[in-house]
Amino acid sequence: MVCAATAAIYATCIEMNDRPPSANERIKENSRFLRGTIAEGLTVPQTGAIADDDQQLTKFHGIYLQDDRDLRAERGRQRMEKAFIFMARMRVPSGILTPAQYLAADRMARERGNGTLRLTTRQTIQFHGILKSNLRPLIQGLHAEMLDTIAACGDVNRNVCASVDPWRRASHAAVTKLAGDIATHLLPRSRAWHEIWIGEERVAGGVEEDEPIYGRTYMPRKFKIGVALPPHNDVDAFAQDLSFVAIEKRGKIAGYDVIVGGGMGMTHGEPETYPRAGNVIGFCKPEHAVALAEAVVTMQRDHGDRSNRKQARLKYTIDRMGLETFVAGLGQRLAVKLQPAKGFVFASTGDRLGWAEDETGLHHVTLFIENGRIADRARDGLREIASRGVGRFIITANQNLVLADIPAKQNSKIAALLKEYGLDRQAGGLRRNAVACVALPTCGLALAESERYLPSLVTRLESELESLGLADEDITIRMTGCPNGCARPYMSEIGLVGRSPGLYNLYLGGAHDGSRLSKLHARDVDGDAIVAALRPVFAAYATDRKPNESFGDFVIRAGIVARTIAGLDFHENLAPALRN
Ligand code: SRM
Ligand code: SF4
Repeated sequence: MVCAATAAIYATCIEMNDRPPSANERIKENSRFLRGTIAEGLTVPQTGAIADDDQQLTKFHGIYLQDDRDLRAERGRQRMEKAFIFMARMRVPSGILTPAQYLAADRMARERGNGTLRLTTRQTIQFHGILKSNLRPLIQGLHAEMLDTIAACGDVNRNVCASVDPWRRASHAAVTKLAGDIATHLLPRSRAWHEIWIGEERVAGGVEEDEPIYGRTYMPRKFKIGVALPPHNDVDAFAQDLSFVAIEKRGKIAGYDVIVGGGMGMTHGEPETYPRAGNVIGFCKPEHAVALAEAVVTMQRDHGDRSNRKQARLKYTIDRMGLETFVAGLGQRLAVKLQPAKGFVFASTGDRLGWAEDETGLHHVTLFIENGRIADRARDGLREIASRGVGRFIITANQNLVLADIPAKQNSKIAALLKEYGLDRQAGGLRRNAVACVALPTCGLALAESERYLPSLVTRLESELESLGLADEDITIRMTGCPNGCARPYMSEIGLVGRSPGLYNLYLGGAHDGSRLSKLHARDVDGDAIVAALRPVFAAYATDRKPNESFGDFVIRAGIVARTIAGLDFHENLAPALRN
């Protein structure tokens, strides 16, 4: 029998010109709620990989098949199988871990992965370099500390992000509670993850399985939610499919302004794909937020494109339907109407590094973790700190780490450990606002380096900024190894997007507060050309900016983007609403 959700999805496919559902729809439909033949594939010793269809299904369990791309050519020459490895991504709503959970992650990275922990732009941890035989032990090691990887990837609601301001105790508690409630409500109900990875027995003749929210074929594509606490826009509210922006009144959260339709991914040379900044559509009370999230999810479930995965994100659904029609359809699914938006002001997307104290006397320290990679001494130091069992470890959407809720009497010891392990590293204005995606050698989609390259490029740019007296200016710079946008580069004041080995497209003019997309400034530039392109812009900023004017705003006001690439079609890959 086809459930109501699945029937609605088929109706949408018919409505959309009778185009056949994509291959992934068939895989999901036939997967017995995400089981496929994953369990069988894990026991096949002849290959380090798993079956093609299962590679799509493991994503719903937070697991990707990858290969070490540094070894690809050599292994190809020797006619060997690729060096298959897996990446596993945890589900950590709001990025909050207990010290014991952090210790479990650290241990799994060392014993079952490549020894590093990778903080991500959605506030979780990825493990890389896991051999097939190590997958179950890794997941079980996490599960022992109440951690999981369910729905960290795949066509479902992904890790729910929330602003990291633990020093604003009540407000932070409220936004993280909402993020947690949404995460739980939208979690797939399938027990497949527990059976495959933890060994849970299926109850013979038990209740028939169902996915009351998603249906058998889940979402058309990934879906992302963030909860922001102004003025901090660390979760990049305009880049999420759905965002809740807290509206505070007399120190309490009165409700949330709602943003829909943000998204970053695009494909070079395919202008019908584009990054899009979300639209503010109204205000809802805290008690209605989870129902609203479900309504937006089911709108996208029923109206998203299930034929063409490149058009399957909510941003395209909204542009296809029209925002007004979308919001009207949403209204029909809500018991309580959206109110007019209250309005909010964001100040920045970055993290405030260093120590802060809250009104209860607890201390919090935000650590700069370059590109989120925890390795070597930093890894040992964090393990040492976690083993003291105090406070919470909170991952930020900028790939940094906050050690929160440290009692005053532990302060000096923690500070000493940070110093001893080099975790108290200071960074200039550009570096502390730099974010790079993983890219090579693990990401199968990377066209160019990112995490392994951005730090050295920043060093070159820092010397330019220093000579102009701009070394401490907060300027956001984000790099990705391909146009998928995992570091949200189109929301950055400076964005670099990989095109081919060593070459990037340079974007400028994103808003410092994350409310405006950047524009293409130069195409196919290498490191030298990037520095050469930015040098005069930095110089103009140093002399011509207005007081407190951010770099991104200056670039737009001064017309620098348009002036320097006159004649170039810099609207390519911009949402229709932004083309003029
Ligand atoms: Fe991403 C695919 C890494 C955040 C847009 N992303 C991938 C994969 C899994 C490659 C793949 O499909 O084979 C990358 C794994 C690399 C590796 O070796 O680890 C990958 N994405 C990441 C992370 C780790 C980047 C990082 O350095 O922190 C982030 C993990 C987030 C998490 O914990 O859940 C990450 N990815 C994002 C974001 C930012 C965000 O969510 O706020 C985006 C842009 C926002 C958006 O979704 O529009 C993003 N990733 C993509 C896309 C493009 C989706 C699209 O709509 O076109 C892909 C490709 C795809 O899905 O086909 C992708
Ligand atoms: Fe890979 Fe591209 Fe995402 Fe970077 S932006 S991690 S290269 S998919």
